[in-house]
Amino acid sequence: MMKVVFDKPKALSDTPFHYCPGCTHGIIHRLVAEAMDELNIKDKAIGVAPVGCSVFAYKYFNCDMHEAAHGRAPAVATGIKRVLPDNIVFTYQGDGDLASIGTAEIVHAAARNENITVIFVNNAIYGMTGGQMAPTTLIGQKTTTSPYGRDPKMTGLPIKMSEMLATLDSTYYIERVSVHDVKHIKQAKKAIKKAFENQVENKGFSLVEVLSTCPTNWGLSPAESLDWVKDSMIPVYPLGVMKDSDE
Ligand SMILES: Cc1ncc(C[n+]2csc(CCOP(=O)(O)OP(=O)(O)O)c2C)c(N)n1
Ligand code: SF4
Repeated sequence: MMKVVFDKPKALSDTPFHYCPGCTHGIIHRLVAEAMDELNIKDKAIGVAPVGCSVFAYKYFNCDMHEAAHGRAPAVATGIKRVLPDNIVFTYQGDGDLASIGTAEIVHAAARNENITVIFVNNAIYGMTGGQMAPTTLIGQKTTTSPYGRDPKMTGLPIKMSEMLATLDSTYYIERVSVHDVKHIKQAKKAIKKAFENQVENKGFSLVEVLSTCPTNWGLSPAESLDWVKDSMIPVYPLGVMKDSDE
């Protein structure tokens, strides 16, 4: 008999991903699904999908899902969690959604220490709408709205959401990870699982920022994109635990 050595997590549906070649949204989906499988929470998990390329997350996760208007996922998740406290509620948001359109929602959900899990996918750009500059865009990075490179005199400096949210006394756990190679994917998995575990244990607001790629709008190949995360993004967005109230 053949032995299964690699399988799709139960928490992922059979719907094929629509993501571009080399986009790491797919890897991050898989890690979220593996964490749900391992914690056996799929049947009581409720995800909130954002706008942006991951808008179809509601098709991909095999758990109950809710769509939220632009940036409002943390507010929607707050409502769901308060009405259904025994369910495990998570948001999955891009940086345009979380760090720009929904800045207020994420800050106040964190300030209230809502017992939810936030997966924040930072690819330094608005992916879905054609590659506009995001608050997370690097200095000098070319985008459709900063064709000569982001100029901080005009547009300020990149917002480091994890560092900012970690300064709030209320937040429980904030970590930044990356999925540009196998070692880092494993670390990302650990962080995502912990962010769900914290909620199961009623510990409070947990956010994992995942550095992700957008080969299409960066104008790079999939392999070059992984190198760009390592060489250009990580120096600006250092990896690690920003806050862990367990420690
Ligand atoms: C208030 C408002 N702002 C912006 C948009 C357009 N919009 C929809 S999705 C999106 C991009 C979101 O990008 P991001 O959250 O970074 O996710 P990605 O596509 O990169 O994964 C934008 C700008 C909109 N429809 N309404
Ligand atoms: S546009 Fe960018 S973020 Fe969106 S699916 Fe393609 S590579 Fe991924």
